[in-house]
Amino acid sequence: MAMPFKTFVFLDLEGTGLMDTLPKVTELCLVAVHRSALENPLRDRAGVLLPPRIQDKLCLCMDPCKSLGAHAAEITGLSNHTLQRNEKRAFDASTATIVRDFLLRQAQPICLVAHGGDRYDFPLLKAELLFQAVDLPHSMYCMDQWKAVKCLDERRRAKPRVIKGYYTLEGIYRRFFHKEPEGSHSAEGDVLTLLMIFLYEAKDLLKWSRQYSRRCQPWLSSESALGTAWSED
Ligand code: DCM
Ligand code: MG
Ligand code: MG
Repeated sequence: MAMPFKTFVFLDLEGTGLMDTLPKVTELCLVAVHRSALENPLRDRAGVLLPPRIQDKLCLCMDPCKSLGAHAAEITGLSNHTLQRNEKRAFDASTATIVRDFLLRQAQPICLVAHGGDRYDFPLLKAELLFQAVDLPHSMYCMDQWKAVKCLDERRRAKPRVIKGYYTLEGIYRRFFHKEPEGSHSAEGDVLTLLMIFLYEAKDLLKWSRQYSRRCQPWLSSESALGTAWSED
């Protein structure tokens, strides 16, 4: 990436299940933060990191038009019944347009950031947008923050960590901030956790993004929308 990204859009999707169940989205949260806010993070008097004051945020709940798996319903607190009772619309054409226009109103170029995004959030967002024949901005890139944090960690220590849960979103947050993340498995809660982790490692993650982020465009035009599009390279 020749030019540094101007905006980082933190993304989390909740869905009806894991990737092998061909999930549909139940909740989406996008939080756009300018790189200047990541380079100059706010801190309180005690020096504790604060979320950026300036953020653009898009949070939407939707009717997945598909049964939620029992575990997905349990962890997210969403159900087909409550989404329908709240008369949520599906991930329809207008939803796709809202997502695209939200991205287009940010300073370009953009890097999308998600924890485990290469396996879940990016291909799932891609699939939902493609159902509506909507494309993402051509210049957009994406980075899997799970991979990035793991990679930085491996560079700093000789042996990679193999403790269960060490690189989960919650595990990383606990390690950095010595407290539990709030609102786990709500899209907005997970995005805030993701954003705070980025802020904590901002210097190195900004550098990583420039080196290792990938163009979104190939996965948008790839034959495989779900699951198999990504390999652990
Ligand atoms: N998910 C699941 N089972 C798990 C973990 C996740 O079905 N053990 C699905 C439902 C969640 C989605 O993945 O809505 C995204 O996960 P997360 O809340 O970690 O972002
Ligand atoms: Mg997630
Ligand atoms: Mg989540």
